[in-house]
Amino acid sequence: AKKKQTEAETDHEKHIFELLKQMGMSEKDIEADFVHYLYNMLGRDIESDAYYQFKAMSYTVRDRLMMRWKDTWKAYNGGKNKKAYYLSMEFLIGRSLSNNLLNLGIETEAEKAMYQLGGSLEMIEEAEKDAGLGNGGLGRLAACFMDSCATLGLPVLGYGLRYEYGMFKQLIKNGYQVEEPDHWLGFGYYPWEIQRSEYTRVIKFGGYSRQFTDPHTGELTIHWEDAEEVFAVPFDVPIPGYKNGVVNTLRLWSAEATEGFNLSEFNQGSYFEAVADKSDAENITMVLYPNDSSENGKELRLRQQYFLVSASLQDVVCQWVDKFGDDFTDFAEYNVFQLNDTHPSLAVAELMRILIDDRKLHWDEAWAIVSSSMAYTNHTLLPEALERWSVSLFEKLLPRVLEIIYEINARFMKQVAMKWPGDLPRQRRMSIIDEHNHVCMAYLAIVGSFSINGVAALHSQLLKEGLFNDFYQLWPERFNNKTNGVTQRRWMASCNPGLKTLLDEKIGEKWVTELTQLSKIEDFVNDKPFRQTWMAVKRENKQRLADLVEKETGVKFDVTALFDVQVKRIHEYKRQLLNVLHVIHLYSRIKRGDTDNWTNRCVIIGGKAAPGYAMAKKIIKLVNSVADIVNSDPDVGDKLKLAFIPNYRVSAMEIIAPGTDLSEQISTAGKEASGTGNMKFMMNGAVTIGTLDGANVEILDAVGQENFFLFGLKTPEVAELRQHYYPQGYIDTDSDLQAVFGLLEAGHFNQLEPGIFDDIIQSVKSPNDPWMTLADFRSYVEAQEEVALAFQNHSRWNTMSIINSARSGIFSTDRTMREYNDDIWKLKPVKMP
Ligand code: B1H
Repeated sequence: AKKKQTEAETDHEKHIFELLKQMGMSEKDIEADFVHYLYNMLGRDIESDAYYQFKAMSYTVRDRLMMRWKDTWKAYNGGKNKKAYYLSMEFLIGRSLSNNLLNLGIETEAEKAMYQLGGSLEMIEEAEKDAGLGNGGLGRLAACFMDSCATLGLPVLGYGLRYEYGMFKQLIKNGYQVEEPDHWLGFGYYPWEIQRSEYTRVIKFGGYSRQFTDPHTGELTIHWEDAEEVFAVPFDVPIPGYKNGVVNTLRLWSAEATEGFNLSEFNQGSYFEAVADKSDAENITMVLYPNDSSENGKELRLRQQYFLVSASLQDVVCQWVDKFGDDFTDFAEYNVFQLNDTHPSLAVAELMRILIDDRKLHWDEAWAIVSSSMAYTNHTLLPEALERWSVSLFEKLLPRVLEIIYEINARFMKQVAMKWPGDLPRQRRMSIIDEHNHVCMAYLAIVGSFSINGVAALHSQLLKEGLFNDFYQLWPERFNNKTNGVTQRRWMASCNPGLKTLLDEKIGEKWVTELTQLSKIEDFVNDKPFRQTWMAVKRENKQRLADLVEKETGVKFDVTALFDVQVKRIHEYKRQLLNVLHVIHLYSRIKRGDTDNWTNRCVIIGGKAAPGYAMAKKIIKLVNSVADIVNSDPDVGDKLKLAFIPNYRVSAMEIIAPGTDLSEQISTAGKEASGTGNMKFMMNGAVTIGTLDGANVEILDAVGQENFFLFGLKTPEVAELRQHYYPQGYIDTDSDLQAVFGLLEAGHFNQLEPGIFDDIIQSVKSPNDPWMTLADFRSYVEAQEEVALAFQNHSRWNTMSIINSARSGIFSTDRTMREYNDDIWKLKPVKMP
């Protein structure tokens, strides 16, 4: 009877699916649905705010993803298929409308539909708020990975947090950064998401763990008691592949209070307080921590991490148990977890807890499963970014998880002692619990993972030689490299329509899913019409960027000038200061009349500073102060402009990258793990000025010295110089540097606020400056002089621009994801009809 019933359901389902599949893709269908949503569901009309029109269009588009989404889910879950889970505290999605239209192949239809209605698709696309659920490169990488996995048909699920407030909005007031909360959800929901309360999970915090011995069997069980409980409610976001019928899932967890949340308060009769304190639970997913590359060790952050990990692992394990019961023998053959940095590294201990406490596996069985299903990606070598949580905080918040970490460490320490008998310093160095009683999350991740990777060739090498050398000696086979990438769908096809048209015409459309096809444009490097169009496209994009700059800052750019751009988080190691010193140097040259053979230059700097990072905020103020002086000096005119673009974010980069001539990638060698902005610029035909750091090394390899402006110390030279760094020496022997400091120290840029830059000046002049900015000044200035000369030769620059784009094929995340899959995940791609 049961079988009959399911068959009957299937028949009904078939009927329903037939109905749903009639959803048309034509301009008329889109028009009708758009009007339906705008008028009937949202109760607005065509005159209403563009934001409502955006909502109506996104519902229209989401409808067209729905069946494909269900079909993809079925293809992954029918039969036994291996799946990967990308666990990440950040997914920096940005906008989705234009991307989803592109991947569905209905951009033209949507454009025409809007035209018919007297509106404009572009206008409503711009009304979409960025989903800024990430800080910078690490979060954007996760979003690019999701796009590529869907396009490759890989069964990969993203797991993240649905922050109510994403990355803060940056305002500039009197040159200073001011943060404003980013209530990106507006009043209501994200139009792309589907709430799935039926898959709500319960997450525990606090309490204590107690052992029970069964009086009959003698079996030992462990209970986590008196814990606070919080609901994790999933919201699914569809991730369409490029014209392949695949729609993958990004599942974001939102915290909600349970009735049992403040049990102790209820028991004490404090009804009011208990209800009011619901917000404690709901605070967990209230706001994204705005630190890039530094740790702050706050309790709420640890709660967020455990919340993500526990909800996601329970989700996966419950789905497994639903299908296969409590037989976990081949769990690791069908499930693999990729940890996006150490932020979700509690997964190692939490999966142990679930398997042992909830599913009653023995330690060794559980460990075999955990240590063959976890893989860890490291994104930074900066010591201040390495997460360490105090044991006392763990005791309070996650007592049972701490016990498990202790046990993992005890067993691991035995292994170390076997490998290196008597080597006590090494045992101390490698312990997951350090000498200050902190849990080192990177070591937990390494010990629990079968694969450990860095994000660019140089970075992965440095991990093996330095930070993780002890572990590399123990398990060399676990270490590998996976050079980052970016998705060309968003970062070329969608954001640079002029370039797309030219490429499609010359080499066909294959590059959209196979970026190495770009090498074919090198055949046209001497083709006159092609070269002219290439330049015209760049010119148009520069105009778009100039308009943005003028709108945001009031500064007018001349589009024939060199557009020199550095946009990324503000951090000392990224050396925005070096860039500013160069701008001051150019200004000083203009003021002293040293302008023979001058190249006009427009410098753009943009990026957010972590709200607690005083030096980074000061750097923003310096940029704005220098900009004020430079831009208003009649002697300077069009020779030099400087603009700080406020509120740098994904949607701003979509205008910035296509309009850039020169990409600034000038971090101290050995400090930038990879960088991904460098790749976006390169694809869009910008030339790089950069140090041998992160993925710059591979960019240089691809384009050759003649198409890259290389400068600065190399990683080993940085390390060597550290021993005897003496910055005053560079000033004493370099009159340009003297001129720059002359202006800075005279307060030339801060006449109304004397002394405000003293700390910046001091930091670069200090022998302890970890970023050794002054050591690279001369070499940077010389490289910039070559840039200026090269740009005067329009034809030479155009060739460099074409070659940079032509050779950017390896920097697609399609390549990156293939490598993760071939070496780590080993998933079978699906093909949808
Ligand atoms: C990167 C981070 C990061 N590395 C801590 N590390 C964070 C660290 O919220 N936190 O506490 C947030 C982010 N982000 C970046 O990852 C690297 O600096 C880039 O070089 C790299 O390209 C990017 C993606 O791999």
